[in-house]
Amino acid sequence: MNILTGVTAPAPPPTNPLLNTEFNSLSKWKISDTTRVSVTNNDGLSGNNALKIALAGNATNSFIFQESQNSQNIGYGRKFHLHLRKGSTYTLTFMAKAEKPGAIIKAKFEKANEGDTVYWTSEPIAVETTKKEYKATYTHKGDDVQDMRLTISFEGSNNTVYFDKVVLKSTRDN
Ligand SMILES: [Ca+2]
Repeated sequence: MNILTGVTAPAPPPTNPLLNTEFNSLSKWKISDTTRVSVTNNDGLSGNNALKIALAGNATNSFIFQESQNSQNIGYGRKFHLHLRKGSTYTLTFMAKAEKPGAIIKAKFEKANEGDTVYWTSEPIAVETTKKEYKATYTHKGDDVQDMRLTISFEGSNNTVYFDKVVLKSTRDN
């Protein structure tokens, strides 16, 4: 914003719009399947707790998502907390590990409540068996969109994935 002095106000520092990012509970996250997705402790990722995804069987898929809509109270009043803004780059980081090789994580931006309108799907991220931080980025070139959900899917066969410390940051090109 240009103010009368001609000095451009600095952009606000990027903040993480996601809630309960350390998975101390399942609060704020919607999950596909409570028999597969749970909170665990002493997993060695970040803090005391992490998300545990049990991928029993072949080519199993579970997912979690977080969204906000104007009609949804997410704990501190009505607030849109996932937008895609034209020209912004979104950087998603998280920590993960898997019991054995072969598990894949994908991140998506989808329109909330529609799900089938997908704006972005990350490259498949192969999860290693030791604790590691992973990153995926997306630059939104289309018009601004509101009411988005961030969906993270976990795919694998007879495996267990641990997931934690998820951070979403946005930066603008201009
Ligand atoms: Ca944690």
